[in-house]
Amino acid sequence: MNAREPAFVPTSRSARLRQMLVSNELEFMMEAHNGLSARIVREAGFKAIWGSGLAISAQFGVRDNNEASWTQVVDNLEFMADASDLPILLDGDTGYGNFNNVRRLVRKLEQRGIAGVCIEDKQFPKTNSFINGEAQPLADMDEFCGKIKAGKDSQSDENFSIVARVEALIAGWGMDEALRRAEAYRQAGADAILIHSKLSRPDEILEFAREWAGRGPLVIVPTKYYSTPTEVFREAGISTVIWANHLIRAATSAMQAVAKEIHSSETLVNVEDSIAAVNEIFRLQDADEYSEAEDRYLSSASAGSAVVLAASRGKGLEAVTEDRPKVMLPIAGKPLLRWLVDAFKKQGVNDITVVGGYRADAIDTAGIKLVVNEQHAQTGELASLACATGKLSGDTVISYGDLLFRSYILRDLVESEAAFSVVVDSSLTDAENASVRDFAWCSAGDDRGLFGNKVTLRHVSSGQDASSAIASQTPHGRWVGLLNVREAGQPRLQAVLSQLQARADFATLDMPALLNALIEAGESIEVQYVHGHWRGVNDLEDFRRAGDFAHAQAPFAANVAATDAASGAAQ
Ligand code: SPV
Ligand code: MG
Repeated sequence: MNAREPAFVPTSRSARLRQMLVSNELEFMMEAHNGLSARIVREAGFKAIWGSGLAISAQFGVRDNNEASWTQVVDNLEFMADASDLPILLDGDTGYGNFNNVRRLVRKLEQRGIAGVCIEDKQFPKTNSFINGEAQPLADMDEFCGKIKAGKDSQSDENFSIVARVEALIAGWGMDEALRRAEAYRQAGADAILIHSKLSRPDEILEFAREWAGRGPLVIVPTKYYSTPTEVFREAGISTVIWANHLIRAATSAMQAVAKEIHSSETLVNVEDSIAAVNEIFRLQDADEYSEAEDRYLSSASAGSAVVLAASRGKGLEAVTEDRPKVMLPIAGKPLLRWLVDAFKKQGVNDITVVGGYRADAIDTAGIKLVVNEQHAQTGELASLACATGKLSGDTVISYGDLLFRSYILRDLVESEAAFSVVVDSSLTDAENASVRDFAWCSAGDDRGLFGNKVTLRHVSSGQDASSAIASQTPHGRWVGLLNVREAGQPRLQAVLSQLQARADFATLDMPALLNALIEAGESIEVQYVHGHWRGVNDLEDFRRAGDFAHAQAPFAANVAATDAASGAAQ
């Protein structure tokens, strides 16, 4: 274990940049040119960003000649500062004008959270140092000192850094001039000197460093003398190395290769595996944080999720479910599941998870998330629900997949404030047929005169309890297969579900078993009575009738068209 105290890391960006400049360690800055690259630099482990003038202008598709206005550069920096909490040292070219422009620049950079600016002693508009450098006029030394002083005098954060860049070696004015200017800029208040060279060997930089003899932090940009071992810079006492343009160049060659490949092959298959996945882009954009915030702040988003149980082939429907599960049976021109999904979406319930099983491959996944109960042949509804436990958070409607209903039924259900609420149809009380489950016994019958009275669920007939004592009494109706769980009820639902999961017969349990277990655990399940206005599809007869019911729910125009089509088909 390293016994050394961890180095103190100041919290403000400007203080961190300043510490890098003055520290005795060799530090590194990586170029970024937009928000995405700024984030990538941070993730790679760098401590600071070089806001390269070359790279920022290149990503705009313009030249490194101050063609982008300084405010466009500053707007771009704001995206970078938002995307990454690293200190950013802006390559501020010549300061975009005279001393007065530098003053305004410094104030604006501070306001946008930029830690420092580097200004170079050339004339506005500048040209990149690697384009005909000798021909470029240098700034008057005293005038440039005035810019540095003006910048330092206008900063309000004492840690904001101004780095003075000496272009004398680039312009061919010689070592003495370079040293003379560096000393003048240091005395004018520069926090560091950037000494630039376009030679392929580090000789003049190393000579400069020797002569400079540690009078202040030295920053270098080894783009041209890139083959120099980094250790050489360390030994020369350099403060900071800037890797000045390598991300824009990496992006450029990757984009060129991919564009060329897609254009010539007219397909995406050759590139898919060698480029970042779309999910990686989402991750870099911090899309998860958005989803969490949506849950927290967007009432309609937190209102809506649904889990639809759609794993079964359908007893009594074998003749029509050879190649698809029950939920994909066409009802009045569209699959049963689509009716249900459309009904949910209409109520603002957009996050819909469907648990498939039998022929899950045939489920139309448009607008839904599909999870599959691989054990569907040997298990029941609760095992399917358990496949979606990750989705049981926030307000959630749990629904059978084979339902059609009038829209008010779902609207009233999702508006219920109760932790748990169910819909019970009071028109169905004939429990004679013991094979039919889902009959409901409640705290009171559906007294329509007392509309609005709170009624709670006492029991629902389940495959597990044919002999239950309550079953001898006439039920109050039939549970239609809709359960609304409010966010507050979710932990309790999860707890009861995990207790049931521990049972040996869990694989056989149905949804009524869950409702009954909730009731036994002391939960109150509110009943919303309806009188008809829904259909379940449990056999061929239901399937046939469902079409008529669905037609009656369709919008008038669609209804007319569908009726026409049906009568046409009959002829
Ligand atoms: C930049 O990155 O824009 C620089 C460094 O100023 S250089 O391109 O080497 O001049
Ligand atoms: Mg530049």
